[in-house]
Amino acid sequence: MIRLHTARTPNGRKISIALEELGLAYEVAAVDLQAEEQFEEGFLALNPNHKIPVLDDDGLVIWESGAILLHLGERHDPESRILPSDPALRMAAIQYAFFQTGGVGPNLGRLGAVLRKQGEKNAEMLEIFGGEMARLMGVLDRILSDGRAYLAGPYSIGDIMHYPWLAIAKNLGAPWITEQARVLAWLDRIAERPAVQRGMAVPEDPETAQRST
Ligand SMILES: N[C@@H](CCC(=O)N[C@@H](CS)C(=O)NCC(=O)O)C(=O)O
Repeated sequence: MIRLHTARTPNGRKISIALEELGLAYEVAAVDLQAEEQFEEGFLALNPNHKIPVLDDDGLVIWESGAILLHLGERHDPESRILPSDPALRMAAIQYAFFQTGGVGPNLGRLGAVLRKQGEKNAEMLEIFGGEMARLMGVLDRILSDGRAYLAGPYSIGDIMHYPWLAIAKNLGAPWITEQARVLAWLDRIAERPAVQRGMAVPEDPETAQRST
């Protein structure tokens, strides 16, 4: 039994996308971050770092989205849908997954936190994190400039790690992403995947759930 502890945030959606790509059955345990459920004893026993996502795969509990995706690829991906079997491509997929955890993840996370803060925004922070996001989009653009469809070549955990974060920035029209045509085209390719669309809708919006019952 696979159980995903998640919320309606980019890091949680990385995992629901991967589970959908792999066609695995899983239970969703929605964690209410606003209500600070991540600080409750039961959740801290799963992840002392009080963050979603957490995956419980038949008693094996894993936190950190990159580690979870690697686990899913290693244990549940006989057809190489998210983790290539060719050693060089596999390492490229892992490399791009790590690149996200050190790049787009923390920088966009902090940029979002600065922008969400009530009142006057800290201009220096906006410049630091916004500038780094612009630089990172330039790096992605350079990588995609050889015509590859996805970061590692075939679609992989490297793309899944980036997509939910950058999709938000694209939808908000952040100039550092809308100016990068190749990055936008890559995101559009990912967005078209039915598994990505299903994964992005997890956990279900309680309001939508109420309307459909
Ligand atoms: N590096 C972690 C980041 C996870 C993370 O930041 N999760 C956020 C939601 S997207 C969270 O649970 N925040 C709650 C908190 O920090 O208390 C990962 O990739 O899994």
